[in-house]
Amino acid sequence: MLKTVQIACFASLISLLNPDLNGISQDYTPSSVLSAGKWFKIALTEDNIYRIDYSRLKQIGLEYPSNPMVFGNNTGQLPYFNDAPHPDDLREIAIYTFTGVDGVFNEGDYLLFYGKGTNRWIFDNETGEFSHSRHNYSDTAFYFLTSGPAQAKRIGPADESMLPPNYFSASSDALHIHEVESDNILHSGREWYQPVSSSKDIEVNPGFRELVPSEKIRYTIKVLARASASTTFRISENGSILTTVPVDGLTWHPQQVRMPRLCRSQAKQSPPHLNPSIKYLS
Ligand SMILES: [Ca+2]
Repeated sequence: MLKTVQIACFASLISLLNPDLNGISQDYTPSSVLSAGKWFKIALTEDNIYRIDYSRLKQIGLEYPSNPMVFGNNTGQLPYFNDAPHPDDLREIAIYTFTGVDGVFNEGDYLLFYGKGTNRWIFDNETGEFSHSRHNYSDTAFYFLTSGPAQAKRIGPADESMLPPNYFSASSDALHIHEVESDNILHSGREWYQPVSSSKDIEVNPGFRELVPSEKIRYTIKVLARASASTTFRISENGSILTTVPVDGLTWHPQQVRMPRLCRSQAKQSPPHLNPSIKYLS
């Protein structure tokens, strides 16, 4: 009898979205940018702004260290359908270069670029909700560093509006996913879950601080059970039950594949604490 669970919880205050599928073309380039020049591969596991010093570019032997270029197609999980839009050759991404007082990218300077990991938080404009998309095949994204005689794409200053601001915010969204992929009940497919015990809770602590008291925390939980009797998963916070998720029992047929049953549930809670725990009641 297996009981498994995965949970996502987040406090939603201001919506942030980074659509990253723009500019994808179905036309194939005649030759890859990788066919010429010296290239270096950069492995990333999380969304962040990354810095590379000029001295490091020289140290690794970049051909034109004053003109570094960064490429990357990282669009997250590739589509399963072969006719879905997907990137062809590597695309250059704009970088920021700190050049100091001399305005030249040289010793003491550095470049910045925004790199994304393989997983995605996806915002639904209609529902105002986030969902998490986990890359099924890789936890590491790759960017590519090279250089050229001409200056690379640069991040330029944004056009500032001449209008006075009419909205001020001092808060932002906080998102957290708890997903431990340790069990695959059918030993097949892409769904992996974390076993739950009735005697020991799974503690989930996103480590959020300075939450806005008037904003509710939204939880989404996905559970899976394969048992002859019905199963109830219970999610609590600081001793109070947030929600219960029932999963029907199965009728056992010895000759049939015993498919587990899946159930999703959502809950909202004002944030007096932020330490939800999960257990199941058999
Ligand atoms: Ca400089």
